[in-house]
Amino acid sequence: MKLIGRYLSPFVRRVAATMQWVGLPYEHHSLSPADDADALRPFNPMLKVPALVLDDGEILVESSAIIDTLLQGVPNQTLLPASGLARRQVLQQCGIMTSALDKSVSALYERVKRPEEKVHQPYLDRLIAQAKAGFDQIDAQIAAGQFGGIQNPSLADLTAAVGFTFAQKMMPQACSEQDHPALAKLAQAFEQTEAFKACRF
Ligand SMILES: N[C@@H](CCC(=O)N[C@@H](CS)C(=O)NCC(=O)O)C(=O)O
Repeated sequence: MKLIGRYLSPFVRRVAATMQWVGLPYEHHSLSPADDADALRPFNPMLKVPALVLDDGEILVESSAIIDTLLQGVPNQTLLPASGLARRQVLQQCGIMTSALDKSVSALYERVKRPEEKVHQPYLDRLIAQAKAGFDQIDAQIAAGQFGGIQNPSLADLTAAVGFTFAQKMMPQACSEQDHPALAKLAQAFEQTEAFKACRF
């Protein structure tokens, strides 16, 4: 399989960390939507990452759909429960975290893609506040023992860890060790694993 996109993207990296965690090998093509548009277009004409090329050539997009497909092929995997409340909880936790990451990426783009005089500060402030509201929820859930952590990880733990590493570097107004201590501690534990080191941010 070929994974398309840079580990700078938390969406690419959550796919990579999941594949590393369950031992699925892949070839990494580190393409940037901004700098490698021509090379990326055949994999995703919308110029978004991640994309995953399966061994038969089929191309998947959207990190959640990619991970769901991959994990279905891993017997006895424990990252994403098959059904019921347990599955719903993991998917909701992932949903909150990926929404916070979506808002963080939008806030980042608002700053880096526009000329300074065209940045609309109230919209930027709203994006940052929306992102922070998501990270706050995840931090509270981790502190309340609702995540498995390094001992009993789910896809939500991997996503939270990848997301914190990205957001605290790229969007510190929304996510920081000071404001999100439980999330920071969880991320530090995962970043020390071989799976995470193999797809370093
Ligand atoms: N919902 C998507 C989000 C992917 C996403 O936003 N990727 C960003 C990089 S972090 C991207 O490709 N941005 C390029 C663009 O939107 O122009 C997923 O989970 O895969």
